[in-house]
Amino acid sequence: MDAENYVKKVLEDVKKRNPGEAEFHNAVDEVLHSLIPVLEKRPELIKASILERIVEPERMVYFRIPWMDDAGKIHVNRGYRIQFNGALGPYKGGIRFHPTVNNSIIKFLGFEQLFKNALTGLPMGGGKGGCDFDPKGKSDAEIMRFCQSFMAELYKYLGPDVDVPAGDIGVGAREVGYMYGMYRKIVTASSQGVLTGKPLAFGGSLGRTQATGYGLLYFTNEMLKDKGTTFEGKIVSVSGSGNVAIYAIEKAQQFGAKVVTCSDSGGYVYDEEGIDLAVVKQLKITEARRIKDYLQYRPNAKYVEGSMKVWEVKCDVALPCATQNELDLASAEILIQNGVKFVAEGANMPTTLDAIAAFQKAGVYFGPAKAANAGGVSCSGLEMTQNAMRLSWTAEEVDEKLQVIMKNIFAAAKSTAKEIGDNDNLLAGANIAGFLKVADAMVKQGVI
Ligand code: NDP
Ligand code: 2IT
Repeated sequence: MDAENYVKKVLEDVKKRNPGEAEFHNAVDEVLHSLIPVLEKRPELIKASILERIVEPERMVYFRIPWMDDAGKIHVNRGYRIQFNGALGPYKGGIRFHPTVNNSIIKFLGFEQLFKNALTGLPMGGGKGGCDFDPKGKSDAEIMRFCQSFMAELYKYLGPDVDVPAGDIGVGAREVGYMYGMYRKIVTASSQGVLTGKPLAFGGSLGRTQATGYGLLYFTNEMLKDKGTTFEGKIVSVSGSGNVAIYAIEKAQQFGAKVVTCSDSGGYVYDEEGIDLAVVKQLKITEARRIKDYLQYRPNAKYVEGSMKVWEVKCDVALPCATQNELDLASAEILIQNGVKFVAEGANMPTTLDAIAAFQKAGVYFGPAKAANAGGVSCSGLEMTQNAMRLSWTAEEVDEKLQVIMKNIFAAAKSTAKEIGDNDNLLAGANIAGFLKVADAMVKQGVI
């Protein structure tokens, strides 16, 4: 069978075997289509049924998480962990707490993670987890009890050499700390390397909090350099106001850009003079408030209801840092009309497939998530190394390593794009470079 028909057939099977899982279908579609040129050159991979094997997770569990709120009422949530592919090392990937979490979301995130982790060059397989729990409005005690109940089941599947979760939407150092506490109590061992993104006091790495946002900017900076320009004076539009968005804004400002937007699920703020990051940090990190309250501190800024409207703002560089499918075709068309030159994904799969196609057609330089946002998991990999060596690197040492990793990822995506004769197609470049690492490892490990 030729490569194109092979890809078509596997994709059809994925849709049949995973009905109703639109996010997973899209993630597989995006990767598989870009693999056609490499499968044409490497027919032995088709013979090895590599795609049928790579789209099937090694295993996935889901489980009940009962917990009691402060008023004594009992709630039940559903938790998930997917161990997508362990060919390159222990399963690695974050945990998401958000009411939208379901099979499809976990599978798409796990699938993306597998190629992202391969691109980092660190020995990590792909995994992901989460729960349909909504942390908004919960007390600290409720969060703690929830994390404890979550880990009371999840611990069975983890270990520093087995599966190593971290944070994602709704999960930061506080939640990882509570989960680690429960894990340590159950296994009666101080296996710090079982989770990353921990608080610094017990094995956390300096720089992990900032790593995804900073890494995104290191990657995007390479894209700008490739086109002979810099961030100095550029207008940047960021969506989201969580962990990734905040440190993306911070590094963009350090690079001399003017960031004019940020958002949450309610809407976006536009600050013509540049976002005041101290206000965003106070609202979002310290006080857990809504982004519209930004106007109380910066009355000249504007607030617009509707999170997806953020893309109506004119900018040179757009950095979606909130969630999946937050930048659709209509938004892409507005950005293109307004002269956007660079789009790089801080979130996982924020840009819909038709929006990506529109950017590529219009000559907008596009940085795909699995390359551009790999800074977080890279730093997690560095945290695992520090835990294994029982030492801590300085913030400067970690940042230096992060910069090297992000530059290497850009170089790998770019040179692979050139090899297939599609110079600026970093999406295909990243997909192929990540895929080949995993595929070669799988072939060498035999049919298992
Ligand atoms: P946070 O929980 O810190 O922040 C999430 C942000 O996205 C908030 O501003 C939130 O707004 C917004 N958001 C979430 N869901 C929606 C939605 N359905 N519609 C609109 N806005 C939404 O998460 P992170 O910053 O950690 O994660 C953001 C993205 O980056 C995710 O796609 C995640 O998978 C990805 N990522 C994260 C990494 C990490 O290390 N943390 C690493 C690599 C990628 P609100 O508060 O209103 O919900
Ligand atoms: O999507 C991601 O890469 C993350 N949420 C970070 C995963 C990790 O293990 O640090």
